[in-house]
Amino acid sequence: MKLEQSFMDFMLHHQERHGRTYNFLVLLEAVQTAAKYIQYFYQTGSLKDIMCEAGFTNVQGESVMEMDDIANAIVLHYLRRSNQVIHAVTEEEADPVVLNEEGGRYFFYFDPLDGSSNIKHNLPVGFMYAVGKRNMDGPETYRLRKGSELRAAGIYLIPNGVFTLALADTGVFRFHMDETMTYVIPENSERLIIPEDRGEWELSFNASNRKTFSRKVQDWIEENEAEFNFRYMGSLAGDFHRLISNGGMFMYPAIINHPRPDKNRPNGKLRLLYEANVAAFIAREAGGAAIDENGNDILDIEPESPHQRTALYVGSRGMVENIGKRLRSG
Ligand code: AHM
Ligand code: MG
Repeated sequence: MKLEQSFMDFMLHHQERHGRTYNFLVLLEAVQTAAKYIQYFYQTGSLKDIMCEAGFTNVQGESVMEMDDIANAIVLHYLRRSNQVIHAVTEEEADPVVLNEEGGRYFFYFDPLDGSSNIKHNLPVGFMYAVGKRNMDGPETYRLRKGSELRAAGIYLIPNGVFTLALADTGVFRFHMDETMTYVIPENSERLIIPEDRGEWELSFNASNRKTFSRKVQDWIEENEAEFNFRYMGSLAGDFHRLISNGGMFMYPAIINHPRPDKNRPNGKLRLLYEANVAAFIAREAGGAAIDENGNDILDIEPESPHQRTALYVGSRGMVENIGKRLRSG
């Protein structure tokens, strides 16, 4: 009889090997329970008629889907019950949600269902999150953590049942949901490393925005595109998931040349704390890299507000460094 190693068993041994507390396990157990409920609602959502718009907009003025709202409520519920989280920043709420200021150890940043345009088609979306830790030695500042200070980041790909977790200074691991809805790690699976070999490199961006990018980025695309396969499913979680295995780059550049100036996004579209940082942290632990429109490391950006945006270029280190040189050039 073959018994797989469960995610919690993997984590328990990881914590013990590194002499760490079990608090982090309690947090991840809550996160995993939330992910399973999101998975369940998503898979059965069409039958429940919940894969539609909720009828209101979020703090960023974007139309909220009913599933976004459900997933957000599920995650906040289990985070609160865990007692481990001081406050959580979610895409769906204007301010950080205070959960356990007294006893919590972690800060949690999440997008409950990234890739909302995929929802009504039942296509892949992601529950993306990052975990920071409170200052255990000195006074707590309650500031938002920058990416380089994160302890973990993960993406649950829904409804595919694949979970990618990056642990600080440890690596990236992938778990798959089995028949009992338990996340397990396949035997002999190793740390994930984003390939540097150009063989299957992919380039992922919204091609309809192409002419709105800076001249530097447009020129770079023209000079380099023949080397890539284009792939874009409109969900960072899904597009980045492919890159971790195939290599290449996902990008959401600044939009500065839109024919309708009100549609320009000089700071890009993606949110730093719960989208860009999640991908950037996973990329770093998998040997890759992530930069912003100025060619600076995403993980070095000091956050100023919960929902701040950034342009993002993330993937194989060589590729990201290549476009980085161009972005930094005069
Ligand atoms: P969301 O959080 O509202 O779902 O938006 C974030 C998503 C990313 O997952 C995806 O990469 C991007 O926005 C798609 O944007 P666009 O439709 O402009 O291509
Ligand atoms: Mg999102």
